Amino acid sequence: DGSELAGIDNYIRASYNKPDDEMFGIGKDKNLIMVSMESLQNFVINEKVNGEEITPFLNDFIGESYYFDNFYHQTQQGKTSDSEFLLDNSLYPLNRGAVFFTHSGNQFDSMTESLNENGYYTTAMHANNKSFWNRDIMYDSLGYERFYSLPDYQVTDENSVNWGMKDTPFFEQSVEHMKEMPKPFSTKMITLTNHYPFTLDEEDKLIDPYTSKDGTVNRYFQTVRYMDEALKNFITGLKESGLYEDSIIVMYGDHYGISENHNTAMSQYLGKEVTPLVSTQLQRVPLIIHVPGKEGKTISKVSGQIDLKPTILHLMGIDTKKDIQFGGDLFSEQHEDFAILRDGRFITKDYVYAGEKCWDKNTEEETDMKFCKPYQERATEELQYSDKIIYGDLLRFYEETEYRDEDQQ
Ligand code: GP9
Ligand code: MN
Repeated sequence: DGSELAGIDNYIRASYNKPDDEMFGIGKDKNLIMVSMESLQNFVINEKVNGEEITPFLNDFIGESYYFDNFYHQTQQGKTSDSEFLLDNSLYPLNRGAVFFTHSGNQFDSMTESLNENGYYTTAMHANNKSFWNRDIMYDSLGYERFYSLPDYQVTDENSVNWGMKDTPFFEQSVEHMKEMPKPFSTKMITLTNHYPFTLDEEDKLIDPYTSKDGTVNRYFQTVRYMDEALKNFITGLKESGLYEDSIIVMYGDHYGISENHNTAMSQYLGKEVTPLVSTQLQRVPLIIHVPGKEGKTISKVSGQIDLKPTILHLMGIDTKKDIQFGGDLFSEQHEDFAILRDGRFITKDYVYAGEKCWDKNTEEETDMKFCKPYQERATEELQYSDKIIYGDLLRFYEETEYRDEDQQ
């Protein structure tokens, strides 16, 4: 009931991060374009394969954006849909199953609802069947006004590969839709080409594959390179349509593309053993935030997808002080270096807890558990609080009682 929420609320109040004055509202009245980059891990950024850059466009783009290089995905079995859940709610997805399927009937206080209340036309764009991951139902619960899905795109054999429509035509046709949207709009675009099993048409292979015994890893670099090119064309399209200067652009990797089953090839590529520490560090995904008129900056705070909602809403000038959320604003000075992965691993400024051991990030060796211990309880507690909210559908009580409304206290 509501009393359970009160305890959780205290925890959340205590960890609230005050927004940075300069960044709060910097995107006010601008459009918000979010791009979920399929299976993109951070280890390819600024790296080469066979002497060629894997992400030449993103390497440039991060130079003129805020780039977070210690940002972790926090997804589990719900994959893309888990990342979407984190983005919209700043709650953790579930450890089993996909919350998009299991709890789509819950009451949520989503980022999308906040954007609606602040005059945004809220949309999602993904050239796939609308019911995949139960998106059509869940997007209604989260408050999206319009979901551009398969019927909104011209999908042909020629412009498809692997799971469906290629990223380049997807972006091209999406820009056409954006031109028609009432302004300001927000959109979440979900890419698809860089998806397992990472297959491409010959003409889209812009670099040679990696050479190991693992075809999945070998091809991954090529499909990442393709997505990078598609993103480059997308930004060009936004510039040509005049939307670029009027939009905040947020790009993030949704989850890993290379699972632990590929440690042998990954170890060959990285030139070191994939220990539980290295494996955890591979869960970093790029987060790139482009604000027109702002210079590029790399921010190395430890953070995760749980932080997206408050960070983005604050940029758009929308307060989150009263929200039930576990993340914090990444531009806040108060943001702590701490990320909890859904399976209980966690990362601090200097340590990683993984494989039931504590690891020193600098030496990459195992260290005394006493360095991780102080964070361990918090990690467990935070995941449990988040689970309680979902399993108990607790946000419905929050709506009803409004016990934190200042006027009523
Ligand atoms: C499907 C796309 C891919 O619509 O989101 O799903 P994933 O397997 O990455 O969760
Ligand atoms: Mn995905």
